[in-house]
Amino acid sequence: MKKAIIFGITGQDGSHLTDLLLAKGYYVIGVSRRSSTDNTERIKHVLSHARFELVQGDITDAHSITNILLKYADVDEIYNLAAQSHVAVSFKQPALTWDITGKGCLNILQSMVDLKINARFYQASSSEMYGKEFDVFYGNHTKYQDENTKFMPQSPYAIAKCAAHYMTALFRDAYGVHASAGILFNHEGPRRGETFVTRKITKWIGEYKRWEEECNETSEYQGDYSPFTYTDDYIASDYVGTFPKLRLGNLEAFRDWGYAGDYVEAMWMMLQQDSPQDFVICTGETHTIREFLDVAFKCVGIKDWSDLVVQDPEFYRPAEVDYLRGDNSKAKNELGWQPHHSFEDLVKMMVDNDLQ
Ligand code: NDP
Ligand code: GDR
Repeated sequence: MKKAIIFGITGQDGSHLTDLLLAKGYYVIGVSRRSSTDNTERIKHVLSHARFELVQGDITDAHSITNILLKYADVDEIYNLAAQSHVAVSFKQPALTWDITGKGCLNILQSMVDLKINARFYQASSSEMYGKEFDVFYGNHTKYQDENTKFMPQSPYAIAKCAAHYMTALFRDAYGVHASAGILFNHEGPRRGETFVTRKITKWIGEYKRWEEECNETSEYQGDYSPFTYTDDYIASDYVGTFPKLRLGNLEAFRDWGYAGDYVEAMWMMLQQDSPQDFVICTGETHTIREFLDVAFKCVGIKDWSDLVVQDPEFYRPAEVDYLRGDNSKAKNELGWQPHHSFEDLVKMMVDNDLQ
């Protein structure tokens, strides 16, 4: 039976990858960091699976990685999905982001080499590494990013991801580790964290529609509705009737959005290759946040959302990545991978989930 260790097990991708590997007959060891509250919501359904084990560890602590690798020295595949993965947060907590998202990857790779762990390694690299695109600034919006596009990172997160990406390549070349990095473009779904823009939108729509239903059902309903956790990142301002409006930042950025369930398949496929390599994983289509809003609101019959959304400069980032659109030819040709969900499918899936 093949054995895999997943760092970042409690995240969106960790949970989808666990489902995939269990379905393929793997024994999965998930590493989660200690938390004072339960952080296993996304993996609740596998916690009692006979081929699943949850262990505690933190990738900023090399000792904890060493302990885990010593215990499971016969592991076949190691996936590093752990990160402080929020770009806006990385401007506020840059050093923490560096320690987790950048140095954490080094901690795992160095432990593998020191302990002579002969496993295949996957690093979760990101399209954020491309950052600023000169061609795009000059109005060339047809350009795609691929494995050869230069990185011009625009955030502490992206810089940390670049370091981890280059570290992965170095350990491959210098020590012969079977290490591959997937340069994944944005991928979403019902399990997406609630502070990323797609889920923030669909969650708001779900809450809004529930509030509307309650208003219709109970004519005397006063609508004293406060469904949201008021944090820096997830705040609703002003009121639609008595319901808070959705507050967002820059709506003009383009993103190449796919479905997370499709993307974890690509991670696994990369580690099945004889020789390790890096691959871009994306759909090849790009849309603005504004277009996402159009499609999401249309799913609940709302054509004009302008009165429901507030654009707040406070949510603009100190530096923005304006345009992402990937070229997945290499993954298609060499891995046989392709996305199975369209943009419209994805948005509908997320809205339907949040309506429930
Ligand atoms: P999430 O933010 O949902 O998950 C991140 C995971 O990392 C969580 O399990 C989190 O644990 C864990 N983690 C954070 N810090 C540590 C630490 N110090 N030690 C151990 N674990 C830690 O991210 P996604 O699932 O969306 O993404 C997975 C990976 O892919 C990330 O590395 C992300 O940067 C990268 N990526 C994601 C893309 C996307 O569109 N989703 C695109 C490209 C790359 P906890 O639950 O305790 O916070
Ligand atoms: P991103 O995803 O930064 O691309 O990183 P996010 O959903 O956070 O932002 C996408 C775009 O939406 C704009 N935006 C907002 N973003 C958030 N979070 N909240 C808002 O209110 C808001 N309003 C507008 C942003 O400015 C941006 O242009 C994700 C993460 O999963 C990374 O870990 C991953 O590496 C990349 O995708 C690929």
